[in-house]
Amino acid sequence: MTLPLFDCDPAQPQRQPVSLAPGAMLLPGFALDRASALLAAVHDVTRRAALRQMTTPGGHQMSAQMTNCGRLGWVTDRQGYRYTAADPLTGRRWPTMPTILSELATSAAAQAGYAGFSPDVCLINRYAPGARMGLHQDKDETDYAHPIVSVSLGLPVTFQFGGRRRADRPDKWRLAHGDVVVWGGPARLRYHGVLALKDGEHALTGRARINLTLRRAGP
Ligand code: MD6
Ligand code: FE
Repeated sequence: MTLPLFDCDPAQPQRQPVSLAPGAMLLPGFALDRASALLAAVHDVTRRAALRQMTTPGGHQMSAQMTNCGRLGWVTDRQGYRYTAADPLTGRRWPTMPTILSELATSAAAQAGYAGFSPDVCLINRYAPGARMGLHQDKDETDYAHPIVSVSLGLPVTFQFGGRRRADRPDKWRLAHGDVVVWGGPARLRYHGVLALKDGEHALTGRARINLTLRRAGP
């Protein structure tokens, strides 16, 4: 009997890259073999820069908890969205980005066709059941030529991937533990978000989903 080469083993979910749109690629399970080490690195960061619910410029509290590591960190408060060199909670610089995070980002970006990507920010989002992220564009970075690498860990979620206008109807994709999405180029300014997290239990994260977005925010 000839064994099929790709994605026909029900015990081994499909691992071939999936194009979400020109410039945007889902790499199923790309981070699976490093998931525990990635979560340990995240834990290290959150001990020094606590997860917190930030406030939007409009005065709403975000439902996901966030923190950062790297040379810069993304924050929001009544003054607006921006990148800062220091954590507003402590006044200290954000924790250094663990090598395992930057290396994963560089290799995933290269796999998706973006060679030489070197992130200076990792935004960490933690979703408890019910937490969500409304449709938005990532546009606080100085140079949109750089892609963004997004890593999903823990409970699965429904990801919405829209167009260049908020009104463009988004496609829905399921993002599971270990999945990585890379987008840039013509997809860089597409609207996207995640639906409310469904309750569940994951062996590595408990009742939570962790999302890491690795970006190049500064020059
Ligand atoms: C999330 N992700 O997956 C939210 N942004 O929880 C994002 O907002 C995101 O996945 C830019 C690029 C990739 C992303
Ligand atoms: Fe985003």
